[in-house]
Amino acid sequence: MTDERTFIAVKPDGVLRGLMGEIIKRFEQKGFKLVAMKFMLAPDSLLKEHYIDLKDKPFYAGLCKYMGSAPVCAMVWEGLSAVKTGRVMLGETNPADSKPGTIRGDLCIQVGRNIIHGSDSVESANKEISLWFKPEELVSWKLAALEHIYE
Ligand code: D4T
Repeated sequence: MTDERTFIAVKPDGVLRGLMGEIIKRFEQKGFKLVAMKFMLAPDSLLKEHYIDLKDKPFYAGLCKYMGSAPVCAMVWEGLSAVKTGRVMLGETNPADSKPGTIRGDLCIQVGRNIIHGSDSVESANKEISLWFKPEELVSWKLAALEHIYE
């Protein structure tokens, strides 16, 4: 199962702080394969749908507004346990609880500015990937180092 996919997005705060390269670097150096990437101003309808499970939370409206206030870098990364390992690489939702070495633990401070999103299950990854990308935007290619990443 080296073809599990997760949806990762650098949020506006990460983009505005110039952290896209650092975040992409971590996933690339880990050994995951980039399958799709889109730099965009996300429309409100897309953000509302993306965060639909949080619609009753007091921070939902502000979260959607913030996510649309500047560009995001939406990506699909593939590899063994990409969803679970991706979440470990991100750290906890609240950066204050994130360990050093994780993206949030190293690079941000507050939950409302936690710089990155990552799918929390394979089911939500599939939902999010089809929400943000058309099937033809998912690129099929062979990572040359594959045989050195997996035994
Ligand atoms: P995302 O989806 O951004 O990867 O975050 P998580 O999956 O780790 O956490 P979540 O769905 O509970 O929160 C989504 C998003 O809302 C912001 N947020 C969260 C916020 O602004 N205030 C809050 O109190 C919480 C809990 C941060 C992440």
